[in-house]
Amino acid sequence: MKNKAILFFSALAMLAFPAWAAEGLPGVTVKSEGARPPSAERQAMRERCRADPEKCRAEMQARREQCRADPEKCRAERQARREKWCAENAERCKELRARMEQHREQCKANPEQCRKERQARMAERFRNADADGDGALSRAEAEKGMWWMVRHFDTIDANRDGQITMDEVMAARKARGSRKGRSL
Ligand SMILES: [Ca+2]
Ligand SMILES: [Ca+2]
Repeated sequence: MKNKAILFFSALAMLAFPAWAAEGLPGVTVKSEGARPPSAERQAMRERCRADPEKCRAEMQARREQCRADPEKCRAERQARREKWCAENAERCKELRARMEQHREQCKANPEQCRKERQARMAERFRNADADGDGALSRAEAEKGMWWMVRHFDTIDANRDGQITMDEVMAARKARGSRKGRSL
């Protein structure tokens, strides 16, 4: 049950967080003819990253910087990739969109429950990223396990000790949420 929930929310996150959706959804076998399936691209990328993680990290960093410099272009590219994926995986796309819509409705009806679920997912990712288990993330741990937070690292690290704790993450989320009406 718990695993199912995690899978479900991972899939939701892929659609909800464009950065994660950039490479398509995981665990999907595409049976389209002609065009190279995104899963093959992902597999190739995974192998490249395993062979040379440093280079991979540098490439990802460069891509993130490009996106920061031209977010509109990045957004358009992500949108195009999503649409391509949806065209190739119509059934699954429809299913995920319906689930997302359902989840959105549930969150509208019970925002507190959704907030708790988001917090629990964040705490779990944090634990997984905390490689040495000291309850805080160094910059290197964050780069590996919660890379989308790295660009906010200095903001989150309120006491400037070079480590981010879950309390600091939650405080930063709260501050950002109240500024922009959304979380990190
Ligand atoms: Ca740590
Ligand atoms: Ca800190």
